[in-house]
This record gives sequence, C-alpha cells and structure tokens, in this order.
Amino acid sequence: MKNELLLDLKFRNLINDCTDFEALDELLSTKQVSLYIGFDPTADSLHIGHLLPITMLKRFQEAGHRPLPLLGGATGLIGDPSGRSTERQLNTIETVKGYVESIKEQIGRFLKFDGSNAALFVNNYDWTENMSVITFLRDYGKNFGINYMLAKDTIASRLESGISYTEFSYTILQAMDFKHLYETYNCELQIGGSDQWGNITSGLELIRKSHGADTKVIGLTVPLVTKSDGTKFGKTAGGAVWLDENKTSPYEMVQFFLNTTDDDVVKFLKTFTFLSHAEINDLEASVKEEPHLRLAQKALAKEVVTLVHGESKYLQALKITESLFSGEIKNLSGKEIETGFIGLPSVTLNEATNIVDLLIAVDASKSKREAREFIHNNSITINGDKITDLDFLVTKEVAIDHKFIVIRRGKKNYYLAIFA
Ligand code: 383
Repeated sequence: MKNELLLDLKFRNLINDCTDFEALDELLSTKQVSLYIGFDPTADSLHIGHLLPITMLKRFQEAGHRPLPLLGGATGLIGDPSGRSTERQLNTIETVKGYVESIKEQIGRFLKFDGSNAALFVNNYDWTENMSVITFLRDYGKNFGINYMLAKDTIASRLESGISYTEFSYTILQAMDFKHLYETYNCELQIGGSDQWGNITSGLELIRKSHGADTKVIGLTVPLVTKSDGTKFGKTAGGAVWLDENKTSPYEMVQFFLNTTDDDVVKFLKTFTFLSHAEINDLEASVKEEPHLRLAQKALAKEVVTLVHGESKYLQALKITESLFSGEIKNLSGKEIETGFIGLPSVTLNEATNIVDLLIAVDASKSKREAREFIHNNSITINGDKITDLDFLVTKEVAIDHKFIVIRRGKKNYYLAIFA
C-alpha cells in the first residue's frame, strides 16, 4: 500500500473490507476521485453512528478527493432491510422531505462546498421519482437474478421473519444510484458501513453489466464501531446520541465521550478525531502511565464536540461540566443551564414547592420516606447549596434567573425544575 490516505485509514482501523484494494490504492494515488456515501432520511436527525461515515467524507476531501453525500429522498421512502430483523413503517413523502432537509444541514457542516474538490449533495429522489415501473423492471430488474438477491445476507436473514417486495427491491434502488453517479459524475467509489456491503456490491454488479466487466468501480466498507465491554456504542440511558443539539446537548455529548473506558479511548481517538498519529500515540502513553488524568478522554470529548458543534458550543459545554463538577452552579446562566440539561429529567413548577415533594416530582426519589433519607444523609443540593431542612421551600427567589432549580442527588444525579 502506498497511498497516504489509505495508510492513515489503516492506522485508524477504519477499513473493514474493499472489493479491490490494489485498484483503490492505485486510483487514489493517481487522480482526484469522486466518491459517495448514502444517508437515508429515517429520522429528523443523524446520530453518532453516522459520524464515522461523515468523517470519512471529510477525510477523503482533505486528501483532495471529491465527496458526494447522497440524501436518500427515494430510498428513505422504501426502507433498507440491511441490519434489521423487522419490516420498517413507511413514512409520508412530506415527512421524508422534512428529514432530508435536516440531515442535509447536519452533513453540510463537515464539508467544504468550494474549490476544485467541492462537495456536492445529490438526492436520489431526483432520478427515481419519475421513473416508470416499465423502465424499472426492464432496464434494472432484468439485471438482478432472484437467486443472486436471495443470497444477500440482508435478504437471506429476513426470509424467515418475512420481507415485503418493497424492502426486497431496495438493493436495486441503491444499485441504480451508484450507476447514476458513475455516469453523471464519474463517481468510482462507494463507501458505507459493513451493513452496506450487499447494497454496494449490487451497484458494482449493475455497473459492470451495463458498462463491461472490467469497469473500474470500487466498494469500501468501514467497520461497525464496537465497545470492548460488548455493549452497543452510541446508546446512553437516555437513548441514542444525536447530532442535533436540541436532541442531545453538546454538554451531554461531552459527558458521553468523557465516559469512554480506558480500553476504548485510543480506538475512538483514531476513529473519530483528526488528531495526528503522534498526538494519538502520546495520548495512548498517557492512558498507560497516568490514566487518572483522563487526558485521552478529555481530548476525545474536545475533538468530537468541536467537530460536530463548533468551538464555542464545546467551550460552553466544558464550562457547564466544570461548574456541575465543582458544585458552583451559580456560575451558570439560565441559558447555560437550559442547554446543559437538554435530555435530562426535568419538571415544571407552578408554585413554591417543598423539597420533599420536589424530589418526588422530579423522580429523584420514589417515596417521601426515601426523600427524607436523602436529605438526612446530606445527599441533596439545590443550585449547589446543601439542603438539610426537611421543610425547605423551593421558591422563585432561590431559582437562577428566577427560573431554574438544579437538583443534585449524590455525586452524579442531576434533575432540573423550571418555574413556569
Ligand atoms: C441509500 C442510497 C444509496 C446509498 C446508501 C443509501 C443509504 C443506505 C443506509 N445507510 C444507513 C443510513 O442511512 O441505509 N442504504 O442510516 C447508514 N449510513 C452510514 C453507513 C452506515 C449505514 O448512512 O453503516 C452508518 O452510516 O453506511 O447504516 O445509493
């Protein structure tokens, strides 16, 4: 292997499989390559599982190649069976169009749209919407043998539990995209997660059938991000980690990455950051020699949150983290508290409320008896002040900005009460 980008990807363990390694090495070393990754609009936001593919587009762009992020305006209406054991619910066209706009905005933040290798958004709805069923069956369906399709993992694994003709056809739509992008932009490379291998190879099959068996098109997959303890990456107690700051605040994302174990942190630094090999090696040494400093976790949180949300959001999240840690809640503005607590348990208060009742209302304790015990044990603070009085009345006057009450139970459990 001689190509620098590929060597970097290898160092970062970002390569799972490739349909032709040597050809890819040669191609990337000789010219600017157009490449694509598809994102289906299945929700109003992408999540942390999409971060690796998005940063792949960025890595290729930084190496001088041209990324074509594909929005699945059409495929999002059909539903990819890959990696799923059950049939999807169909969304309306309006819903999917809305999702397309939100994920476009999210992906756009990572790429540059000017210069000789400007990124270009494409949407498969544009070339699929008006295709007739006759064209689909004659020009595309005819190239896919049923046995070939049934042998694909993603289809084979669904034969028992059931798969509709709609989802069964999905792989042909993705193949049509690769062919369209090859013909329109000379796109020679499709990248995807390992779950996309079947769909990517369908595209190669279709292109070779229409342009000749020696047509140079390549598929590359990135590995699934895994954790050493076997639990699923990207899930917290509160659910998925989203890229939309209104669904997962930058503060929560900082916490998520700070919680990375020593066993995983170097792997995640390689996967998600653009730090140099030397910087990563130094952090790896720090994990071994001075793990208590958690320098690698801090660097990971800083790099990723800055990449996703920008520096000022990261700095704000850091300030919230430090204030919550030191208990100096009063350093925070109402706005900072609001952003810090997105996604955490909260209640609205209409009137002054007794502390015991409040602990129950926010679900910090299950019963009055338990609430009283927490207070007796000095486990409860309100806006950083320890509460020892069972009759303490939580009023607007104690609230930050006359609005926010931050309740802490024990070392780590935070709740928010907001005066209406
Ligand atoms: C649609 C049309 C294409 C090419 C790709 C697609 C989307 C693809 C898919 N991808 C996943 C998604 O949209 O479903 N059929 O959520 C995820 N990707 C990337 C990556 C990943 C995959 O967006 O592994 C994780 O993020 O490939 O699950 O012409």
